[in-house]
Amino acid sequence: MIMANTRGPVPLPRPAPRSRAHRALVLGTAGLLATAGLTALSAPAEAAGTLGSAATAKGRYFGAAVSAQYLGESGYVSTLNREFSSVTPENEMKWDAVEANRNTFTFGSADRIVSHAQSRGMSVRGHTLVWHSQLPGWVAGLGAADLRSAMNHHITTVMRHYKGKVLAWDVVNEAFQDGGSGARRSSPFQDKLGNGFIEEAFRTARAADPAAKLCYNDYNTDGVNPKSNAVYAMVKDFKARGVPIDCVGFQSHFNSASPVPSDYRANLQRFADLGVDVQITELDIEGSGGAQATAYGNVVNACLAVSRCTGITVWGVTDKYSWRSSGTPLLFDGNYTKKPAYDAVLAALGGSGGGGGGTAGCSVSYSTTAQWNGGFNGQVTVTAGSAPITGWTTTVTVTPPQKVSATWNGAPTWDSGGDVMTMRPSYNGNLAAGASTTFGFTVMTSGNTSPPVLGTCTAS
Ligand code: 9MR
Repeated sequence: MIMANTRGPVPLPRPAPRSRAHRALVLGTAGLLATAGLTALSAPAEAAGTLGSAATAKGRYFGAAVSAQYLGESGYVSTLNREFSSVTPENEMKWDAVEANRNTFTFGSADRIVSHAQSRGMSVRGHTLVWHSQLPGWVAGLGAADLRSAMNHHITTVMRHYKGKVLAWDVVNEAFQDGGSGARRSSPFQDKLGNGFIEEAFRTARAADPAAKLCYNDYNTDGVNPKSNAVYAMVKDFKARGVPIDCVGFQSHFNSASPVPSDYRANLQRFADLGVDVQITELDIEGSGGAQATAYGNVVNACLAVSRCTGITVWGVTDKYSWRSSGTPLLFDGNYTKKPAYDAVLAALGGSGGGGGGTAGCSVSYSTTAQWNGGFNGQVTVTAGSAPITGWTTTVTVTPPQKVSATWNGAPTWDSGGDVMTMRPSYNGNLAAGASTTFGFTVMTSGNTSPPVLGTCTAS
């Protein structure tokens, strides 16, 4: 999108008699600069507070997946330390990282993350003990009896090493197939030990660290579907038979092919109703701008609506180190700048320093979407600030003899001269924090091709 202030000089103010136009220009300039990210002029006050502190106020943690290799990068560490109250080692606790060779345990990288977390008062999610992926070849080569003992030894050794330091463990990860079958996924554990391997892993884990919360973690289980139904049936069975399980993790990796399901909250709730906590464990949502922000806000609101949803972890600190970095799925960009998605999350958590939601505000930006001899189409993008809004108002001033001949996606009123159009929403007044909408119009130029001037955006 072309921002108005990048498309050339704004029209100069005319002398005194055109005071209304002058005012529009001055306000318009401020509004346009605000959209360029010049925060000094950004009208809505930047919400104070952090993700971690706002989540704490809601009785929850807000975490990030962390890689030990970036703990020496100052932007990474300062963002992590400022915003997050929980960490999950992204790869460092996986089987191939801690026991690449049988019975030789290497905890160095994971230890660095855990001690960093401890020194900052952050909790730790342990990820993960039994998973078909990132599994060293020697495990897959074992016969059933040996595999059983290697699995139990691995669980016991890793959990004892971190006893008292890990709040919740993903004991078993991704043990179910995608698709409609509801079947278990083929893996060395499944294929050689049968369905009972999950129960055995949980019983071993309980014995190794009785205080740790024990979770089952999976993806594509975020809505009600055959896969989540299969996990649900397993958890229900575990609870009925007294197999130790405390929590279910919903990875929540979303993109346009796999959007936030409409029954996300209902799905979290049905698991919670089985008597387990639920956690959003690997959240990322590909996209950008308002659509991404809205989706993030919806996820946070779903967790907050479920009392047993005890925390949210995003799968990384910055887009640049995300496993899906080209999809820019996280809350901070590659320069650790907060994205609209960040504002949406903070607003949904009620974080504004005052505990009552962010400042209702909005900003506007302009682009010309079509141009022809005698006219052009303009589009204004209205973006909510760090709190949701239910309405917005902005002005568009054209230069006589220009006339606006058509508008869409907005409800206009006019000044008597007909050159100042005040635009309000038609259907599109409700915006989540950080979310955007657009309206458009056609200008007949009558010889003057000056771009229109936007006023400031006022939110309600
Ligand atoms: O983000 C992790 C990436 O760095 C690893 O290369 C990958 C290897 O399998 O694992 C990624 O994390 C996965 C997590 O452990 C389990 N759920 C899916 C995650 C994304 O692939």
